Amino acid sequence: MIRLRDRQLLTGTGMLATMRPGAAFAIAGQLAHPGRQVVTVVGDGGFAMLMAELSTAVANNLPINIILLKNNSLAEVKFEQKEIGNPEFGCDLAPIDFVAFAKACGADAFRCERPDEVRTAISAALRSPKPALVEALVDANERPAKPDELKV
Ligand SMILES: Cc1ncc(C[n+]2csc(CCOP(=O)(O)OP(=O)(O)O)c2C)c(N)n1
Ligand SMILES: [Mg+2]
Repeated sequence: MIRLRDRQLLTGTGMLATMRPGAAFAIAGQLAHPGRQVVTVVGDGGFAMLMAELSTAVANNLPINIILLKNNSLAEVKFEQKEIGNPEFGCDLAPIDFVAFAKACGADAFRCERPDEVRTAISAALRSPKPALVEALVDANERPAKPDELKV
């Protein structure tokens, strides 16, 4: 669930499971609201489809924050396959070191492998004057959220 605070804005495509545009939306948000804090939450599969956008953020000095949920999987599709009783097929991702990638782009990057590292990593990203990426390792075997848990 995302609870918006006073004056916080949320944008998206309006479609659950949309892939790719997380970083691009953050760039658009930062251009539209210079000086404001911009955060995007992305899956590893979705981010990988358009990850070069991070270099666009660096080139244009847009200090967006990318929180990347890394499960080395197209997990939503894996859960769907399971739910309809099909064998799991083609959902593993070749793991990418997104921290190394982000640093290679000239962004700041922070890795968390345990939940207790997340708060510090996100705080450091939000304090960074540069585009910043937080790679958070998440459990690929966790069940997906039920629709009523996703209500905002
Ligand atoms: C452009 C596009 N291709 C394929 C899909 C089908 N699809 C929906 S969710 C998903 C997996 C998303 O993977 P990831 O971003 O890693 O998030 P996760 O489910 O692992 O949290 C796929 C392939 C889609 N929605 N959009
Ligand atoms: Mg994933």
